[in-house]
Amino acid sequence: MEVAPSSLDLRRSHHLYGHAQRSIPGGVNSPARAFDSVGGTPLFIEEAEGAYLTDADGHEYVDYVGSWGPMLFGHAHPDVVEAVQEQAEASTSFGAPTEIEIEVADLVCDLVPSVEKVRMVNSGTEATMSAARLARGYTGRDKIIKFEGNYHGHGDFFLIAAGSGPMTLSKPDSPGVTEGNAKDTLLAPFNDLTHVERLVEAHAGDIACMILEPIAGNMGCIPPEPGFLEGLREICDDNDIVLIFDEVMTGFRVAPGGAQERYGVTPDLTCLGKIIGGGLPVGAYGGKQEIMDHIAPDGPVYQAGTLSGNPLAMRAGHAVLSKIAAEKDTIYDELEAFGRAFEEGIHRNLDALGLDYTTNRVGAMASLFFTDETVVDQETAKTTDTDAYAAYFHAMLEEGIYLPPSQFEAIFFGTEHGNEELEATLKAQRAALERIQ
Ligand code: KE4
Repeated sequence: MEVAPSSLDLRRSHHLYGHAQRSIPGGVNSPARAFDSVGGTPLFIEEAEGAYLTDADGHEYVDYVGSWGPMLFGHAHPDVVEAVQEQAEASTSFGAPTEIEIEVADLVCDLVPSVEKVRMVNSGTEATMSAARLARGYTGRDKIIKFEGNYHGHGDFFLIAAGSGPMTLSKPDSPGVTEGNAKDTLLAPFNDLTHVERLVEAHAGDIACMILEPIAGNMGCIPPEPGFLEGLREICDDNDIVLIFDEVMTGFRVAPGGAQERYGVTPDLTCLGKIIGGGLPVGAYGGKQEIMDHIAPDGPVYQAGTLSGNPLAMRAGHAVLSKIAAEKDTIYDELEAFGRAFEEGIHRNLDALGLDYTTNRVGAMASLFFTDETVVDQETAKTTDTDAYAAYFHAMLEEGIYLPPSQFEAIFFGTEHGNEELEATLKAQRAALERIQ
C-alpha cells in the first residue's frame, strides 16, 4: 500500500502549519496532532458540529477522533454550548469554591460508585500523576507498576520504558526523565498476569500501586483478556497494593461507570478526563474515601491547581454528565449497535480484498490493525503494518473520513454517528482501499 498523492486542496492548512512552526514547537500544542507517523501536513480545523469536522480549506469529514474522546454527544452539542455561554457571562473562574463543583462531583460519584470522593484537576496527566503520588503517600511505598503500551499522560513516572531484561530496572523513555524516577517504575506486558506476579514477588512490600488502562487505547484498542483485571485485583488485595484504573479514555465511554462497570472489577482509585469536561480541560481522580482523605487540605499528600474545578469547565462537564445520567439506559446500546455494524462492515470490506487485518473493539472505541496476528499487547500491536496504515489514513482523508493520525490510537464515535455516517464511512473505506491496493 502506497500513500497516494493527495488530491485535496490543503493550501490553508499548509500555510497555517508553516506559520505555526515559527512559534509553536512542531507547529502543534500536542505531538499526537502532528502527522509524524502518517506523514503529510496536519489539518487545521475551523469548526465542527455533531459527527462532522470542517478544516481550514473548507473540506468536511466524518470525525472518528472526537478531540481524542470527549465528544461522546458530538461536537457543539447545544446543552454544552448553552452552559458555557451562560457561565462565561458570569465570569469564567474565581479561584474559590462554587456550587457547580459539588454538582459535578456528586454526578461522578453517582455514575462511578467506587468513587466515594473526587478531586477535579485540569488534565488526564494531572489526574494520573496525582493518583500515583496519593498511592505512594497512602502506602508509604515507592514503586509503581505500569504496563507497556499504556499511556497515562506525560508525568515523569509514566514516561518509562522496559529495561533490557524482563526483570531489569526500567529506563527513562524521554530525555529529562531521570534514572531516579525510572528505578521506581516497574513495567509488565499488558495482559500478562504472570509477569506482574513475578514483579510483586521480587519487590514485595515496596509497591505502592499498579496503574493501567483497563481497556488499552494508546497502542490501538486492546481489551483485557478474560481474568486479567480480576487477577490484578486479587494480587493488589493480597499485597496491600493500590489498584488504579486510568479511565481517562474509557470513563463514561464504554459504560456509564466506565470499564470497571463493564468488567465488574473495582479499583481503589480511578482517573478520569476527556468526556468529563465535554471538551473543556478537565481531569479528575477519586476513589475510596479512606485513601482520598489523605489529600490536602484534609491529609498530607499535596496537590493543587489554580483552575481546578473552574466553573466554565464544570458547567460543560455538568451538561455532559447530566445527559449521561439521564440517558444511560439507551445511549450505550445505541453506541454498541453502531460499533457492531461498523466492525461487521469493515470485516466485509477487507475480507473482499483478502487483506491481513484484525479489529479490536469495546463499545464506542476501536482499532483496525493491518496484521494477521491477534493484538493482545504492545508486542503484537507492533506487528501491524504502519506503512499500510499511513496509506489508509490518507486515502480515507481523501474520501472525507478523519481517523487518528497514528495506528497506535483508537477511533472514537458518539451518539451523533448514525446510519448515514455508517454507510458513508464504509463506502469511503471501499474506495480508499481500492485506491491503495
Ligand atoms: P491529557 O493529559 O492529555 O488530558 O490525558 C493524558 C491521558 C491519560 N490517560 C489516558 C488513558 C489517555 O489516553 C491520555 C491522553 N490520550 C491522548 C490520546 N491517546 C491524548 C491526545 C494528546 O496527547 O494530544
